[in-house]
Amino acid sequence: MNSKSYLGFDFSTQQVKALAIDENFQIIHEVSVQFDTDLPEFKTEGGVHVHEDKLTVTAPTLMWVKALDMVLENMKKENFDFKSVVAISGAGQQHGSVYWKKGSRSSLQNLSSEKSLSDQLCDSFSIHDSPIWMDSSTTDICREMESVVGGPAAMASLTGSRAYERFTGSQIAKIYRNNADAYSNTERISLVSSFAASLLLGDYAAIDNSDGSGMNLLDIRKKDWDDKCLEFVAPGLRGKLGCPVPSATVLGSVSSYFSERYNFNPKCKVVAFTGDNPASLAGFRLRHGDVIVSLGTSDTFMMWLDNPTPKTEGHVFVNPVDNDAYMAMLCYKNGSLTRERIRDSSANGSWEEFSSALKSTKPKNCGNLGIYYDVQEITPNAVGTFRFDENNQQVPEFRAEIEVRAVIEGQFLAKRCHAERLGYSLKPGSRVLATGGASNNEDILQVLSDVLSAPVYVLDTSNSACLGCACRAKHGVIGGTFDEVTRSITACRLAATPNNCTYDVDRYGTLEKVVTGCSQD
Ligand code: ADP
Ligand code: XUL
Repeated sequence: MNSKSYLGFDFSTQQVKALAIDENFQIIHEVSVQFDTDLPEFKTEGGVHVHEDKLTVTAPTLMWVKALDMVLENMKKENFDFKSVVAISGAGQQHGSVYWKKGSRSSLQNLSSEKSLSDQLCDSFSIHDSPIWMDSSTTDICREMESVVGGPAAMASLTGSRAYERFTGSQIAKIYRNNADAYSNTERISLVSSFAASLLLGDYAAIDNSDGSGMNLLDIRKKDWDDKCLEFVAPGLRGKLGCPVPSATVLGSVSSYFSERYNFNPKCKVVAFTGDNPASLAGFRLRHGDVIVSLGTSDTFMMWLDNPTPKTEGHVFVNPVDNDAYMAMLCYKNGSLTRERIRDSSANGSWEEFSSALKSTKPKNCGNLGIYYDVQEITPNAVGTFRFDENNQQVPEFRAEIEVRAVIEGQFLAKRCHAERLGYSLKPGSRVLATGGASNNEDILQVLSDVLSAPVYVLDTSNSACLGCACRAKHGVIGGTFDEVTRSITACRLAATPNNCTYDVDRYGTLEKVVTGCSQD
């Protein structure tokens, strides 16, 4: 058998997916297991348990182990050629944490290929319910943690983000404070990504620098844990986390469990797993100067950074494909649902009419500018609808077609404004890579191109994190730059080129400040 393949996993919030590519980056196999429907015994909704206080959100750790068993069994049933896999990598939902009980390393190292992983690891966790990114129960700990390092700006400058509830540091601190016995009975703490890698490696896998940047514990410049943060969170934490490694690190070969049970080549390598957002960046083959705009239920904006200037909004992570570079990520809760609301109120519920309105109005909307936060926004922390006329006077409403352009221009100006604060600047050849539901709308993409002054390309990327990890697996074993290794991937499609219109980003920033000061509840 001469064919070679590379396997990428994604342990995301609602499912575990796996995707294999051949040497030419063609997808040859895809499989997924949904937590709610395929593993109903764990009684999750959307892959999670929301606790009574509504703030605590966890997922059963063993469910993830069982999902891996199931994914591999399904691949076996479908006659996937495990022997062809040269290397594996993967992604996990960011920030979630796994607590391995004392003695579990030895369980991982001595798995019997006669039994499932879940049968053998069911007693391996000192905490059975892993805190995940949707948890928002640690606000007080976050504020304490920031004050220990000199405030939110100092925390952002050190770790890439101010302290966030979902970030792992405050979650570990909560476990230590509420359940000191379980903490002291913990041999190792993994992220979801490094936990999944540990299963495949048959040993504790290192946390990679990129996903490690989502913990408020890593000094993103030194690429080592920060002692002040560690000491604040819990005693003995450095030993429980292990040393962080560059994301392209080959951690070792797949455990004999997998070669014996599934016929993997015993030499098949495991490359460090990373976070799902960094993995998507790899899947898009984002280059220096490019940005990714994902227009889904919520909008995200990711970009490549060489010299990070972390702020108290947005996140800076170590770059997953170049350990000397960085990436920035901004999240917006008011994405497609807000666009849909305006479509319904101002375009008769029709995307065609919405598009006609965009076509019938001019870039910059004759000076009319709108900011629409239907729900409490993350960046910035505000809620309400705000409309300004060309004299920056607030007005109660806009004409329907002005309203349509205002919501789209407002959302894209926000992204540009916040990205520039994080160090984004347009370079010759910069591309905007658009994805998500609204990237089907070429008129929306035209506005995106005009506001960001760059050509917009679209990609079919329903599985960008998995694809990114299959590519990272190949990069890990081949070496060189990620760009060189993945150069032959089919290019994306050009969807819009910018008209020459200069938007006043500073004006947007000033009006956003006005809005933040008077946010309506
Ligand atoms: P998710 O983030 O949940 O994966 P998607 O990326 O699939 O979501 O995006 C879903 C959204 O795409 C829908 O809420 C809808 O508003 C939006 N959408 C779909 N088609 C269009 C269109 N032609 N124009 C604008 N938005 C669209
Ligand atoms: C990123 C974040 C989520 C998770 C789950 O900061 O919290 O996007 O990675 O996808």
